[in-house]
This record gives sequence, structure tokens and C-alpha cells, in this order.
Amino acid sequence: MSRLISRGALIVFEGCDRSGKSTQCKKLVEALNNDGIKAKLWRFPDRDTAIGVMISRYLEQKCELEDHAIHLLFTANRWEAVPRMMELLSSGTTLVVDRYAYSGVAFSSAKQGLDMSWCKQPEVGLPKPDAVLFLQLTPEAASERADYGKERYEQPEFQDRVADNYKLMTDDTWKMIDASQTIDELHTVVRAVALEVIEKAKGQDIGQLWT
Ligand code: T5A
Ligand code: NA
Repeated sequence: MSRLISRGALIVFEGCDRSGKSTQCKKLVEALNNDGIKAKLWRFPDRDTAIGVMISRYLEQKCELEDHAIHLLFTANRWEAVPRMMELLSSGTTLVVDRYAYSGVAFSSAKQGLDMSWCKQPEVGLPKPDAVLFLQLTPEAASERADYGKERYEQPEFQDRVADNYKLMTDDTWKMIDASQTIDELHTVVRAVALEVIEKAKGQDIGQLWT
């Protein structure tokens, strides 16, 4: 008789620029691995693929791309990762993902001429996160953190629109977390939430986003 392997959870971190996502993702994966839980860090954009290289050049303001075109590249950068993500999840590895489709929609639809429903369409059907941990920080507080303002979207007015767009996408998988806490305080909250999510995901199928 074969024993079913319980699947890993898909845990996504979202939030405005500099809210501390990458810091928390890394600490969470380390903590889970130390507890003997299989977990892997993932991030979007994945700047290492051919598509990711184009995205990175755009973000670093080294080239220009039409708004719809760059939106579709961000989406394609997620779809190209799906086979590997599904393989890992079904083999029992939890994925801790630094940004996902919500970033795609929140940032692109903050631009003139791209509406939210158009932006969502190419993301429909991606693996649905078991939880979205949203790190809440005011754009003013974010702008005081190191290296703010280097990349394309790091301007307070743009980030305000991004924050409004995020609000329109919240659902019952979202956990709002106060990101003005210290790195360690935040980690304690994040770890507790993640452990609950991982336990709950075991008995459930992976859903499809926005279907
Ligand atoms: N984007 C992304 C799209 O437009 N469409 C998409 O589909 C996707 C996926 C790059 C840009 O691309 C856009 C969104 C972005 O504008 P990125 O590579 O994730 O996306 O961006 P990064 O610049 O790497 O990350 P962020 O700016 O979002 O920062 P993080 O990850 O939120 O913050 P982090 O952890 O790097 O911390 C920032 C600084 O704050 C300190 C850290 O030490 C660091 O110096 N810090 C804290 N300070 C005080 N208290 C805390 N609790 C702190 N936590 C961290
Ligand atoms: Na980051």
C-alpha cells in the first residue's frame, strides 16, 4: 500500500516596496528547515531566467518596455516556474514565495491605462496560495529604509496607488501583519502563522488563482 505524501503549503509574502518581505521570507525558510520542515525560498521576479533578465533591466531603468508588454513578462516569469513549483509542493516541500500575482496586478494597474481586470486575466489559473502574508507599512516609513528609491517603482505617490490596489484583492487567505515591528518580532508572528497554514494545507488540494 502506498503512503500518500502530504503536500507542502504555498505561502506568499506581499507588501509595498521595502516592507521587509525578503528579510522575513529568508528567516522563515531557515526556521522551518531548522524545525525539520521541508521548505524552499522562491521569489518573483525570478531575475535568473531569460525573461527575468529582461524584467531586471527594466526595473533598473536600463531599458524601456511598453506597459502591457512588461506586465505580460512578469506573468510569464510566474508561469515558467509553475511546473517546478507544483513538483515541489506535491513532494511535500513548502514554498515561501517573495511576491506573486498580487504584485503583478497591484503594480501594473497603478499605471495609467491598465485596469485591474485586464491585469488579472493572464494570472488566472496560477497555483492559488494557501495564505498571503501581507506586510503593512506606510509608504513614508518604507521610504526611510535603506536603498529606497533606486528602482523604477520606488516613489511615494506610486506606492500609494499600489497600496490601494492591494486592498482590492484581499480575500480570506490574506493575513494582515504590522510590518513596523522589529525584524525579530515580525518573525515570531510570521512563523506562528506559517506553521498553522502548513498544517491546514496538508489535507487540501492546491487551488487555482482567481477561478
Ligand atoms: N513587481 C514585481 C511588478 O511590478 N510586477 C510583478 O509581477 C512583481 C513580482 C521588484 C519590483 O518589481 C515590482 C515590484 C517591485 O517594485 P523585488 O525584486 O521583490 O521587486 O523588490 P526588492 O527591491 O528586492 O524588494 P522590496 O523593495 O520589495 O523590499 P522588501 O523585500 O519588502 O524588504 P527587505 O526585506 O529587502 O528590507 C528592506 C530594508 O529594510 C530593512 C532591511 O534590512 C533592508 O535594509 N528591514 C527593516 N528595517 C526595520 N524593521 C524591519 N522590520 C525591517 N525589515 C527589513
Ligand atoms: Na524584496
